[in-house]
Amino acid sequence: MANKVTLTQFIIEQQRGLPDASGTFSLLLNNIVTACKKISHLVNRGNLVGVLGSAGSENVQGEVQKKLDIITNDIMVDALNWTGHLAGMASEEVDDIITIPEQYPKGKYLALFDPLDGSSNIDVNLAVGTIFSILRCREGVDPAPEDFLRKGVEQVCAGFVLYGPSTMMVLTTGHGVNGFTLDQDIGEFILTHPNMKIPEETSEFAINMSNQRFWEPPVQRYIDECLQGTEGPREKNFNMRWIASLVAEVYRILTRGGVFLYPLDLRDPAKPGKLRIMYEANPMAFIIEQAGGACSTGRERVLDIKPTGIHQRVPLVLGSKNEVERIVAYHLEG
Ligand code: AFP
Repeated sequence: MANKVTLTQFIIEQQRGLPDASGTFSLLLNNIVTACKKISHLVNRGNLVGVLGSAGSENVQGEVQKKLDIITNDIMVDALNWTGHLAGMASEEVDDIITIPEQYPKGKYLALFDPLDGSSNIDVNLAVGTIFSILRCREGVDPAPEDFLRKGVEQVCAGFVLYGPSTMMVLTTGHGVNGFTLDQDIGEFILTHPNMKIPEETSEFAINMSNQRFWEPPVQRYIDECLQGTEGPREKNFNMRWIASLVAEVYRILTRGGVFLYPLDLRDPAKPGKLRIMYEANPMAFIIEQAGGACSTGRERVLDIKPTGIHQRVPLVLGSKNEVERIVAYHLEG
């Protein structure tokens, strides 16, 4: 395996570049990686081990939970709660913050995650993923919800694992974005996509067109202009993709550009968007910006938002910088 950099080597070498690093963060990251390898194995086995289908329950979002939603959540919690690196956790699948059991030491980080994003795809064998975000926490305390409700700019790390034809991990600690492919033969993630950068221009958009009647005028205008192609004001044709799995959309955008929109939806004022800020929008925004892209609600930079709730939803527009800036300009024009 000459000159193939493993994720473990990459993390340790990055740690060396941080003079005050204690190594705690590197160990935490390795525990997350181990959990994602277990999830990858289960997702790949599917009905061979009876993990597909509905769990017959709903999560705090009122969404029907798949068996794998619950199983993957338990894998993440069980992989992290004993490590002594965390003061607490938050998950899409759990209503309240997840405290560290008394028998384990508490650490200085908070982990927030969507253990199986895109899970409505799992029963039809389409791409799903795990998204995670790491924040620092006050030490030696039982964290309150307020400790979690921090702006996305305060994240120390964000990443996701895409369980697709390959299992890919994408990671940022604020020093660029790197992609790793899981080598199933040796069970190690290998650095295959160093220093990922998003093209500033694109001719590809991702949006769920079935919601069109609920969009605000700026989004209607943007999509309509794309659909007019070379005869319209954009004077070029656009392609469309919709995978219904944020991790897959973001990975595609990181590799070939594009713009993803899950915009403000006029159906339900209580749900201004579908994506959750703490464990979907913020980690993806950190990654996208570190790769040279942009991430907005349409009206403000996602990473600057002060969250008001762990499961708060936000409108999301992310990807190639010039397209995101155009969409924001349309919103500001009203
Ligand atoms: P699920 O995890 O419930 O499948 O939702 C996935 C997701 O949050 C995000 O990954 C997709 O981009 C988006 O929802 C798809 O939403 P629609 O199903 O409304 O198209």
